[in-house]
Amino acid sequence: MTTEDAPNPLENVAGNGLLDRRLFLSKTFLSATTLAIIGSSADARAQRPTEPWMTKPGAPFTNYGVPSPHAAGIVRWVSANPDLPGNGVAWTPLQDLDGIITPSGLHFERHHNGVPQIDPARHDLLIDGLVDRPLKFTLDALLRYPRESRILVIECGGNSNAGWNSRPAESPAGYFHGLASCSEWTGIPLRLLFAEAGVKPSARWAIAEGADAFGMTISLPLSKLLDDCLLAVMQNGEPLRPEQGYPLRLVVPGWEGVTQVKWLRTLWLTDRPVMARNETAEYTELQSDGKARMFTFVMEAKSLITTPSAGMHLTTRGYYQISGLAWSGRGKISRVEVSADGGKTWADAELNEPVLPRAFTRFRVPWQWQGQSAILQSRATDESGYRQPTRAALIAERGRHGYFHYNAIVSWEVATDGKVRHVYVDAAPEAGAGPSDPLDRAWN
Ligand SMILES: Nc1nc2c(c(=O)[nH]1)N[C@H]1C(S)=C(S)[C@@H](COP(=O)(O)O)O[C@H]1N2
Ligand SMILES: [Mo]
Repeated sequence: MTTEDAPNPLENVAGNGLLDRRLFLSKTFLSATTLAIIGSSADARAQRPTEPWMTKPGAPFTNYGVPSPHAAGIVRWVSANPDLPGNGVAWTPLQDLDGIITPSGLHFERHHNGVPQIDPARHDLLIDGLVDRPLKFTLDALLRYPRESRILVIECGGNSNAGWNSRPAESPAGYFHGLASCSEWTGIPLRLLFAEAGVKPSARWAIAEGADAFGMTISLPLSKLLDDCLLAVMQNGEPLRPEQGYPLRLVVPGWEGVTQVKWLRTLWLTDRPVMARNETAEYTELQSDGKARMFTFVMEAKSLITTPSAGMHLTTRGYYQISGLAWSGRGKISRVEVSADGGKTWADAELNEPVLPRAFTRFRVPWQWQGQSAILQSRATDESGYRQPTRAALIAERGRHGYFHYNAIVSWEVATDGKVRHVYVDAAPEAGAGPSDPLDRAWN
């Protein structure tokens, strides 16, 4: 960077205090922060206390590490059907995390009838239907096939559905948008297994079934399975967690979570979809034009600011780093813009590497908060050119019967006292909202 390029840390690039993202590269960066400046280093050293952990041996080794007790509050938030505790969700606390990988123990959960405790020695995968040779793979056999690893988001189609509510939900960011998590998945490309079985030319769909007591059944176009789907056996370097489908799950890059069948037991090749509960009674939606949407597999681009976000409190004025996540089921995120004035002006956010297709992308932008009220927003654009819509635009397009696939721009209001809450900024037509707000049936 040349001297002429060096941004003035106090120069706004967009309204209400947004600073140039090049500030992150600048040598003058520290002047914008609130570091404690020490006087003489000798004095400073002498004044530092000797803490108890500096003088006695630390804890012994452990077989499996757990977070610090001081980070023990970073947990999933469980919301299950009281009459049927196995049917519900557990949200990823996106507001407490950074980077792009969701720790396995905090990956969101969505089960329809609990987590089966599968004995891998008694589990196998059947590939049958329109194939030349029906095959049953034991786990041992599967583990000999070549594997690939991909960092991918899984997002429930019902994620963020509180956005359809007529009043803004006041929950922390992750308990609103955290039915999305990003892991490194390692597994066998499905095309290898289908090649073993020999796909008959008439096969167009595969019906995937899980071994859970819900008997999850989903129809998937064979073209997608042959293109880029994995039979995952590992998550973030270790065997899948039971909650994520141990010992086998389908990973369907960029598509809604319900397609990514956990505890996978059968792939049945057919010439047509089976029209199961989760593709007809659910996941089929009436539009404002009176037509129904179904088999809406791809999760469109979405982004949200995770810090600051609803429920947080800015206690001191000065420099802040706005940080958040963007992702798209269509590929890479190409741009994230941030606004501090409710969408009037926008600044480009810095996209942290790696920027991977269908994975979380971490974005950051520097911001000066001098106690003014602000409305923080982010909007993502993906490599297909698709740009995340405003809430009003989404409602105009999809009507008020929506429940799934809510991906509108999220607005966090920072009040003059520093408290952050969720607000709606645009005049969306609230009339015609359903009798109950969608959050009331968050486990559908
Ligand atoms: N067998 C089975 N697979 C399933 C489900 C289920 O209940 N049973 N839930 C689906 C739904 S709706 C979602 S959103 C994802 C959630 O994956 P996760 O719990 O690993 O986050 O799994 C999908 N696969
Ligand atoms: Mo889902």
